[in-house]
Amino acid sequence: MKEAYIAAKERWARKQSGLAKPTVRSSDRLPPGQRQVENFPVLDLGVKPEVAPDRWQLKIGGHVENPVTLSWDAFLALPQSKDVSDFHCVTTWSQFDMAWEGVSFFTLTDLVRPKDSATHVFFKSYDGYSTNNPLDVMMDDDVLIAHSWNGAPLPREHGGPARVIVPKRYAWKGAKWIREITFLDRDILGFWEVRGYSNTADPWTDDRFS
Ligand SMILES: Nc1nc2c(c(=O)[nH]1)N[C@H]1C(S)=C(S)[C@@H](COP(=O)(O)O)O[C@H]1N2
Ligand SMILES: [Mo]
Repeated sequence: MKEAYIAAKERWARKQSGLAKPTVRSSDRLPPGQRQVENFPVLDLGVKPEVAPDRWQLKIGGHVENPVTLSWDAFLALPQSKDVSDFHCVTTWSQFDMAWEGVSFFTLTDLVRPKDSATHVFFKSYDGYSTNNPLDVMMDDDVLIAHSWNGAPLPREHGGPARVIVPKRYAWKGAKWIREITFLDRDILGFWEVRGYSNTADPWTDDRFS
């Protein structure tokens, strides 16, 4: 875990500095059972919460040295990152080359400093949704809290003001309308994970249901 984390952070640092070579993408980018789409479907629980920036807060706490509650301005004042990644939804659509901009998960962990006891991360959203990931899945160079998509503010239906993007997992592992990020010393299942979706959610192994 430590070595993988250091390697990921080095890749991330190269991206941040602008020195990373553009990612060479394999021609074989479609995970098993997926089809490529050009549109961006909307999936939610039937509510698209309207969160005005002056009311928006992101609370980050749990097993960390420095818990914080970020206002919208404080969130935007953090170092910003851009990245391009593919997006895989468990309902079998994938969209390639999604351009995200926001705050890298590494930037947030540098700020809150997870304790050694932190092994998992739990996410809560303004619509009541939740999801969970192991900390080592989050500690990757392509994971970010995005406020922009393809050069424009993230539309509300896609999770604006800000959503979590975890490209190497099915999209339900990325919480839209993110409100709270909690570092834990154990795993707690999220909304879909308690309803039979896979807890690991790896698109490359067709890992959809538990
Ligand atoms: N807050 C919240 N986040 C969520 C969801 C949701 O219902 N509420 N749905 C998840 C699911 S199942 C998917 S596939 C993606 C869909 O993102 P999109 O609507 O931007 O395509 O968001 C994920 N994050
Ligand atoms: Mo989904």
